[in-house]
Amino acid sequence: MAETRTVTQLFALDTLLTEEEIAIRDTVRKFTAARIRPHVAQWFDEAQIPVRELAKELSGLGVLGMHLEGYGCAGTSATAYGLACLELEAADSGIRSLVSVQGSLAMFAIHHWGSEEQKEHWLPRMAAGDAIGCFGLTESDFGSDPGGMRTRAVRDGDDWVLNGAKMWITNGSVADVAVVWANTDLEEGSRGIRGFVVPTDTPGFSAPEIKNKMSLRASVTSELVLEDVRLPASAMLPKAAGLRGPLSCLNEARFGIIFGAIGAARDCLETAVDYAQTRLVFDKPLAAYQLTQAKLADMALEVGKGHLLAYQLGRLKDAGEVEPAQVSLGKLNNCREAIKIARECRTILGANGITLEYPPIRHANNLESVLTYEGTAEVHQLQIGRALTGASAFR
Ligand code: TGC
Ligand code: FAD
Repeated sequence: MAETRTVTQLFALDTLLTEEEIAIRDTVRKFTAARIRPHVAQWFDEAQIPVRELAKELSGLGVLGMHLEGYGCAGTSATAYGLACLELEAADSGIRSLVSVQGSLAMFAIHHWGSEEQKEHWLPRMAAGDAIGCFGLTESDFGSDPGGMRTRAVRDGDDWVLNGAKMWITNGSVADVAVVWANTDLEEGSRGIRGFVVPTDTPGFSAPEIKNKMSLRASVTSELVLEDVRLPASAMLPKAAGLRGPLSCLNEARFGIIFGAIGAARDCLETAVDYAQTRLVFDKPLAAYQLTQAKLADMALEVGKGHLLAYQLGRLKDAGEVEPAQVSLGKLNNCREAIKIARECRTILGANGITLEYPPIRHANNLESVLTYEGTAEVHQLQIGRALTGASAFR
């Protein structure tokens, strides 16, 4: 048998990273091998995940709000953060989701748009994993088009009073703090949207968990219900006005997903290569058949190209130059390729591929959510279409 190569080696991917980035990546990989991989199939099976315990451990690893500066955050490069997401999602998309929502959505919203008081109150506790955050933008009738949201914030004296409901909110029922987006002036349309930092023990706030998911089962997903939730004026994020506020946070989380999705794909491919080498069909290893090798080669190309795209976007982001349409290129490509790869790897595993003993079907099911959240594939096609043609085809 000839010597073998991984995709990382074939594309010489590590030559594009610094020693520090490789060290961070390897640390996260070791953590997932010890703390996530042995348990994650069971968490997925039982749809139970020890979020609080994990948040403390992920904080110890330094990945909560990892790319933010100050307030107890590690302040790493965007590329290093991406690599951490890649390794976390190679274990399970639900774990990367936990980190994305905490750092890129809830913490980023407060860090970028919040008052000094809000930052000092929440960020160190969130970086330490002592406070869990969630991000409430989507509503049951307004997912791709959040500008139409119905959740209202009405001024009453010095207070704000929030009424409405958010849907599909990661970590909603385990959160200590919710960043909730609400419209303060329906006549202004989406320009009336503002963000509110809502402690989840505020009277009138509740977060029933959504059950029976077939995807992201190792992740908590909830509804947020706001019934006359009264907040002081200081709860509003002072610097965010209009849809630009929440959409700027989505850029951050989408960036992590570009890396994460390709991590899930890599894990599937590695599993399929290992399996094909030892599984005998018609008296020889499955890996020795041309049809299998064609599948593996095509997937290796996409996994390698997905890494190159992620690294390029990481470099652009580190230079402060990445544009939303470029983030859409990565989110669309890497999620779409990752789900195809997960399904193709499942075929190589035959019937064994339908069990949780092997990761491809778990990744494939998870990637259904990853393809949908943070902008569906179609939303990102339309973003790229708008960039190419100048014509907006959303409406
Ligand atoms: P549009 O007129 O295009 O823009 C309104 C204002 O926003 C600005 N903007 C952006 N700013 C920053 N980053 C971006 N990516 C931006 N895109 C647009 C824009 O410049 C404008 O600013 P201004 O100041 O001129 O008013 O808005 P639109 O209503 O036409 O909608 C555009 C559209 C469809 C692209 C947008 O609404 C969209 O991205 N929809 C998808 C919604 C989405 O991705 N939701 C995700 C919810 S969070 C989530 O899924 C978490 S899952 C996390 C996990 O578990 O990992
Ligand atoms: P819809 O917007 O109803 O879309 C349905 C279909 O229509 C899709 O195929 C879509 O691409 C297509 N479509 C929409 N508009 C157009 C158009 N103009 N042209 C052509 N086709 C179009 N949201 C949060 O705010 N916070 C969270 O933490 C969060 N976590 C999530 C966790 C999970 C597990 C999931 C599944 C979702 C989560 N979401 C969260 C919600 C997610 O962002 C939305 O589901 C997503 O934005 C899509 O919205 P929707 O489900 O309402 O689909």
